[in-house]
Amino acid sequence: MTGTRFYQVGSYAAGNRLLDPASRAEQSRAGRPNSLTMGHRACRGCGEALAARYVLDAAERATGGRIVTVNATGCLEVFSTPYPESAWRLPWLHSLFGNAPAVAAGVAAALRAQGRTEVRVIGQGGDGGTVDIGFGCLSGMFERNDDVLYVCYDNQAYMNTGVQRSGATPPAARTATTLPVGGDPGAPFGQGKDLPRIALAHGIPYVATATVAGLRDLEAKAARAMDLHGARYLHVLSPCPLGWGTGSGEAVRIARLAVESGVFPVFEAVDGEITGVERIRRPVPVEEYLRPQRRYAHLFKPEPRPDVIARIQQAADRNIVRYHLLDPDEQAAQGS
Ligand SMILES: Cc1ncc(C[n+]2csc(CCOP(=O)(O)OP(=O)(O)O)c2C)c(N)n1
Ligand code: SF4
Repeated sequence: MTGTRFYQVGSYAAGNRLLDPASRAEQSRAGRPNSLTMGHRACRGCGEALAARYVLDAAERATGGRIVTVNATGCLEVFSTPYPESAWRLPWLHSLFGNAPAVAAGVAAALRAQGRTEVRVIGQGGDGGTVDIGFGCLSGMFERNDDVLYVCYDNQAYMNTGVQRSGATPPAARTATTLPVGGDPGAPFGQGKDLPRIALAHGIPYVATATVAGLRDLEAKAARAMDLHGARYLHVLSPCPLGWGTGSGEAVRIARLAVESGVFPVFEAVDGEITGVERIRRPVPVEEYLRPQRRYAHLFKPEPRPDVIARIQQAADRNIVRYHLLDPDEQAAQGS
């Protein structure tokens, strides 16, 4: 038996001005920056909009507002900049779908040539732009150790063009280009690109994962990344109510379930070595994460697919072991 543990599940909401001032997130302070402001056209409850604002607000604070942002094509770009408007309150460039890391590297090189090394560069994009079409540019940016933080907002499909499967779509998730029915529904197993691990293998100065369920952690990682120089990579799980088939108030809860089930490991690494993980505080079976999402509805009805769910559980269990996601007491209690 494990001892009783207490942990917050929402009372430390980012904008909660009733908290003790020392405990408040930056978003609850009157003078907070607001890099992605009102008027953008993201769907209600979009995890990507939430994540992007937290990352860039934290980066703005860390750099005194000296940032240039380069954005790949995708939801974040489209919903924030319907020409001739923009919801961004910082220098922001739209590159193409596939070249944001290369354009960001070019901006960093131009700034260096001008001796303006205090101005920092952030590249950002969705998982399609990052793990598929922009992957070669990103790997090159890592390999050259360009002075750029690249942020991937992972909503696990090409959402902007109608929920097509990307290289980061997880096994069995239904998309517009993966069948919901048949003998082996959803994206095939054994495929998909685990970009945080690929980034680690490049041995770059900083790699971290985060989710919208841990906004303080996300802020801290964005700030830490801005303290460092060279190529840095931040991979943020950003639930998409439209593509995942969840309610508009669910992004944070679903992201938390992804972490607590072991489906999405949250870690931090320096120079290719993992330096910290977010331990699972309330382990849950993957079914708890899958069931509320319509993209996995075919695993539950009309014919339940316990075999597929078991394979997803195996993958989550592998993450739990690989990243030591359970604390030692919990691990002992589970007999592993
Ligand atoms: C070369 C090229 N191919 C295709 C497109 C069409 N396109 C625009 S956004 C997008 C999908 C973006 O998906 P992702 O990067 O995952 O970001 P999300 O919209 O999910 O945030 C596609 C295919 C394009 N703009 N350029
Ligand atoms: S489709 Fe998804 S990622 Fe795109 S704006 Fe809507 S909720 Fe956000």
